[in-house]
Amino acid sequence: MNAPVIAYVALGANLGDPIGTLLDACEALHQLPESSGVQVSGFYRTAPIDADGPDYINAVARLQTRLSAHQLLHHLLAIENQHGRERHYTNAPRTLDLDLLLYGDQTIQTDDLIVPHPRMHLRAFVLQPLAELAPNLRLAQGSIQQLLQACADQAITPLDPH
Ligand code: PH2
Ligand code: MG
Ligand code: MG
Repeated sequence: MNAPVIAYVALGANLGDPIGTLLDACEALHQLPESSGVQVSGFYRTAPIDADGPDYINAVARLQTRLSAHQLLHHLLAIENQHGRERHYTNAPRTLDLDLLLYGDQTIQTDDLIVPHPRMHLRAFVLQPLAELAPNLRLAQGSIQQLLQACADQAITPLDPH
């Protein structure tokens, strides 16, 4: 069996009922096999970055898992599909997006998965909720706090606790 690893997953949605969908997705993360200790950040309303459509609801989850990174990826894609995810064009509005951000301290570069997520250090909608769960985390590009300051121009508003 694989050793347990701490993984971080970004949750996002901007079609349908984004808050309800993110709550469902959190429940699905709790049900993942070989995984435990799911913690979810607060939810944020965020302006689309490099994308069009309505504002997003975003959050980040942390979990401990013995799934391999690719096993976890395939579970995340299945949860997206269960929530009606369609793929029309790059960064099209979506009912649910679950991105594997970090898998322990591993670097993964395959055709279907790049970890750490290559754009996470540029996006307040990832860094702000991630900072709630892991305020002292450092990415290759700098500390969360430094990286957050660099994207202070991105509109992001915390929602009331759910
Ligand atoms: N996801 C994207 C592209 N742009 N913007 C926001 N605010 N939130 C997202 O989750 C998001 C985005 C591609 O996955
Ligand atoms: Mg994404
Ligand atoms: Mg995605």
